[in-house]
Amino acid sequence: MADTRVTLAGLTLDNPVIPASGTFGFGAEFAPWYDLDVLGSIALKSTTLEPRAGNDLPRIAETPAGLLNSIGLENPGLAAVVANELPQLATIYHKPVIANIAGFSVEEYAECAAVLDRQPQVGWLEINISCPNVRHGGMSFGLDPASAAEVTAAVKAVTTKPVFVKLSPNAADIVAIARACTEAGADGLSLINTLLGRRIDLASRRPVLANGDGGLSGPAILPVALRLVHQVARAVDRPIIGLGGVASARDVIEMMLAGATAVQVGSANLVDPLACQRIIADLPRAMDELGITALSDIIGAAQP
Ligand code: RRO
Repeated sequence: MADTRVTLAGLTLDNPVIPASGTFGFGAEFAPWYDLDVLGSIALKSTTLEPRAGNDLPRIAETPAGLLNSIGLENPGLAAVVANELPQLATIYHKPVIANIAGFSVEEYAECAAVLDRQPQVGWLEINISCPNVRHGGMSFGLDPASAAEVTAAVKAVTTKPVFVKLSPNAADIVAIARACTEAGADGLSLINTLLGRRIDLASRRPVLANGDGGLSGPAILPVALRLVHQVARAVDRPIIGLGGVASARDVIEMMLAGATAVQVGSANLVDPLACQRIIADLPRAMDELGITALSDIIGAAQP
């Protein structure tokens, strides 16, 4: 019997498959499609202190084997997440979730973290210092080791829950950022967020996205994610949530071999709302084919 359980910073998941932040909302849109309790956990949409309408349209563009987004941190804001989204989620999902936090100042991250820390269903905090689609804040904290450390320390000071910091592939040296976060107290790291990209409309000669640039995700970025998870796993002694282009059970296994303890699935949810359910159902057969009895045995097994 294939054992798909993994333990992530002290909490055990039935399986390592987690819908990625921003591709699953707060769960409600997916509940009519399948029983969400099959999921290892759910990473919620990034939450900011104030509600945000997001960027102008168009803010999605298709690319070969990928997707470019410039959503701009659309979310209902911290108070509405606590008052509406989390109570609704508790009726459709019955395991600990990952609350993802974004902000425009260190204080905003800490304020959100202090409130989400008190929510019983929140098992982990994921600090998003890698959103590529806002002018200030967001990714700017994830490109500089000192800023990344400052946000991490401020969040750690107000929570007892495990803190994962979500890293940007757009940083010049992601290992330096990872080290700075762990030295500041991060319990784990999530990587990667989207890669900056752009498309141009041939007729108008203008960018396809209203915001100009966007974040590239989808199968096109899986090899980039695998490389960076591999690098960070070698450098840092903390659990890693690997993400970026994962769309199958075999991709999950590949990400774990590179060093991930758990794996998030992002764009695949937008292509097929049943993607996570399918991947979880496929895992035992993929494990059998590869002679894997316990997924936890293969974490980092491709490291030298
Ligand atoms: O909302 C977004 O535009 C967004 C976010 Br917060 C993020 O972390 N990554 C991304 O590709 N888009």
